[in-house]
Amino acid sequence: MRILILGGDGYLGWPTAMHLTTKGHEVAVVDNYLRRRLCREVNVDPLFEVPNLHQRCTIWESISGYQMPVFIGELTEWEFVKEVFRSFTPDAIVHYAEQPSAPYSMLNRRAASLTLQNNLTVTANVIFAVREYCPQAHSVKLGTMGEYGTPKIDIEEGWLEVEHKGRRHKFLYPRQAGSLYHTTKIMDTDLLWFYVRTWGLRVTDLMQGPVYGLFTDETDQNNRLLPFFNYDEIFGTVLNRFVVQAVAGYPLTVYGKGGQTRGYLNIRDTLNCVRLSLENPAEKGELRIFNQFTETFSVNALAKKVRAVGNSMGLRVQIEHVENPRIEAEEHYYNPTHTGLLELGLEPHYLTEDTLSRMIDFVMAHKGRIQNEQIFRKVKWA
Ligand code: USQ
Repeated sequence: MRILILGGDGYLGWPTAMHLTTKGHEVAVVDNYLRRRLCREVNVDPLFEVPNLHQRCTIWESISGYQMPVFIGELTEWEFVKEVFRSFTPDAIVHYAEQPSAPYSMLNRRAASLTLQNNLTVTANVIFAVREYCPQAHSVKLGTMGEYGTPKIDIEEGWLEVEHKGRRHKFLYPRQAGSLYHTTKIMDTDLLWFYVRTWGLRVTDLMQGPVYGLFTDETDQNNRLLPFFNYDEIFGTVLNRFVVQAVAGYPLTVYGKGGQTRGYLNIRDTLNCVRLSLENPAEKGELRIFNQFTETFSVNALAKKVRAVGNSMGLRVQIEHVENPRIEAEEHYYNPTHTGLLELGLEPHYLTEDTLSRMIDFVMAHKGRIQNEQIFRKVKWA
């Protein structure tokens, strides 16, 4: 397949691009370096420098022989979108091109506005571009488990059959997000669902939980192919942060009571989930939704795992319950279904001691780069 990856420079976009080339697909990558720019704006750095997208593609080509066209520009601008879709007419699109951070979206009005404008305009532009240039193409959109929030009933995969006054109808599962970022993902889903109904698009919306890790079969071939690894409060996800905190001797920052439970997955599984979705496309006129995670943990459980493995490696890991800067339930029911991707053949990489110790080892080699002041800046929701 010819696959266009929007957000191909990101934490997940870049490893996905490499992975798909090794599975026989032709891949092009698009990015505007938004994440790099926002990191500079809020004064945080990933744990190590990564080459720019052109350089990454050159390194990957020299190792693998696969060549990926690169487009740098703003997907919020229709002229650029046209240029991309005309010169690389895709069979499938992977849409990662969004401001991905909940804390960033809660920083201030400007950050909120950027998140809204970027995320919704890019999604709308992708929809219009598919209709105009490749109406048969399958769009795989990265949504988030955070769209559902933490309701007191089981979370289904995207849809809920409702019985009301003796009649039944299937609706999108009720959504109630916990940040503006997560709310833009709900709005994306609504946009996609409208145009699936109206124009008969084929779409898969992947409701993904927080991702951890940085190693894939492709990154194992050269450290300069590794993805961004943020450990700061704004762009780092919780398990990656805990690993860096453990190495830095910084008490693990469990927010509040720590009973917040989410569905997590290894970065390797993200690549496999996206590939399986691409290789088994949604039907025309279908919005297919998968819940994309492999196991659920509370924040307390993650902290204890990192402490156990860290201590066995000679670190002295401590856990601290800090005041929760977010507004979220700290103890709640959580039972989401996640069978769709397993049925397509996903073989999960679970969070083992080996996985954690390899991450800790790697971070130890970069310990000198850790800046403690980036770890907890208290971006408050209220
Ligand atoms: N948390 C802590 N301590 C920390 C950092 C986080 O207790 O130092 C808690 C948070 O309060 C939250 C949970 O850990 O309850 C997960 O936080 P996170 O920062 O790892 O994840 P989140 O902000 O929800 O966002 C991340 C990605 C986002 C993706 C989402 C999936 O940044 O792009 O959509 O995970 S989900 O959380 O399922 O919505």
